[in-house]
Amino acid sequence: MRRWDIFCTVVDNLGDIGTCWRLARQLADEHEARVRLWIDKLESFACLCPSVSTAAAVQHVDSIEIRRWPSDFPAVDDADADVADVVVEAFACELPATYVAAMARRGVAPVWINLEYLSAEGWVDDCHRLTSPHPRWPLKKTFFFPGFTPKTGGLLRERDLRSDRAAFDHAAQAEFWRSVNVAPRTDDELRVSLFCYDNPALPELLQCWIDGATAVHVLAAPGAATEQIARWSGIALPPGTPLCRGSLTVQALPFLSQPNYDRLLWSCDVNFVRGEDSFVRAQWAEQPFMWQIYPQTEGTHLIKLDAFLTRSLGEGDRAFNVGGGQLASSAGPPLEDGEKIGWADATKRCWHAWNDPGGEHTENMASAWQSFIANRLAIQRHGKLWANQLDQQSDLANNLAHFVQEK
Ligand code: TRH
Repeated sequence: MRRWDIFCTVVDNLGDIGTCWRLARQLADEHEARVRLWIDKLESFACLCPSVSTAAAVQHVDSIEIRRWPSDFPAVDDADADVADVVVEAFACELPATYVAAMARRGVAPVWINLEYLSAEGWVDDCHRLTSPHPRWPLKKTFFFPGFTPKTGGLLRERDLRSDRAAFDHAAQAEFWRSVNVAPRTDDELRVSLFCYDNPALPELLQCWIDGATAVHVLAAPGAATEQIARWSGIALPPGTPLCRGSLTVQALPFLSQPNYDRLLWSCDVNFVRGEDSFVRAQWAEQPFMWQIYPQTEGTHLIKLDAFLTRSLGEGDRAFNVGGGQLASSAGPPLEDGEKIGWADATKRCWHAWNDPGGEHTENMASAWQSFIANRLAIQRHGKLWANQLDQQSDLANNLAHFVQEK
């Protein structure tokens, strides 16, 4: 059984630990790996996994050994026993110097992997699996890039995910709503999950939902989404107590387990997701989704956003050959009154309105949303096709395990 050490620092938010936790479990469940997960902020991990003790230096959850990663990492005495066969530094975190020195002393050097952030940009194909020698020790690390093409490391996708999703029927959905204290759905409502960063476009969207003809039931994630709605409405939103205004009902959710968060995404008509891991889960959910990308300085994130739009909508347009599929990276010129746009363009415009409110070519949120929702069924059809296409590619844990085996 191969031993893996995964090192994770929590920068902010939950994506880093969310991804590492998912990867650790998948390696253990599907690739017979013995995994230690080193994490610097157990408090963040405990949000995601309440059974984690924030005090324990060593603990086991499921089959994973969780280690607190202290800032004063101790000397490693026995390199062969204490350094794993495979060392993953997640998202360019810096391994402890004493641990790296021990990696070099090991009888057989470990496979050292730098797991990078996800991006749909074209350069990822060329950089995946590039190596870099250590300046001091006889060690070499390999850059492993998750991504959307067979030339990348792929996406996290558990072996049973698609079959679990397919087996999630009406009865299972009703049971899920009961378990999270949310009323069963009605046929005439639009059910929306909302997981986002603070977003200047949100008040306009809320107003659009209030004024619209369709009942919209929003399930807001804890943190930024719920807090911004509470500030906007002037009313605290404890989980379970709905806020009703016009056609809009908002209900705050507690933090769900990762499997339950998947069920939420499977059960809603539209999912607002953010960051990296929920963004990937929304694609596996095959429901229309809105992505708020993690904001970076100088608008770098908007380039990444467009790279994904171009890659994913481009495939959809070719497959369906329906209108509105121009692949330009800008949102395009403003529409004339009454002009109809296709589903791909509607997606692009709405994602831009959500991610770049007030941008030079950005449409207002309310009208962008109306076009998006008018194209909902076509967007959903495309989402299924996109997920099926991604499903043909090997997943990230599998690619990592095979890479290690080759070594
Ligand atoms: O929390 P995030 O914004 O994380 C981000 C991104 O990873 C970003 O790339 C990184 O640079 C930044 O953190 C530091 O969004 P993300 O990636 O979707 O992670 C959220 C995790 O929380 C994901 O694993 C899903 C999980 N989740 C639940 O398990 N239950 C819930 O109820 C919710 C709302 C989320």
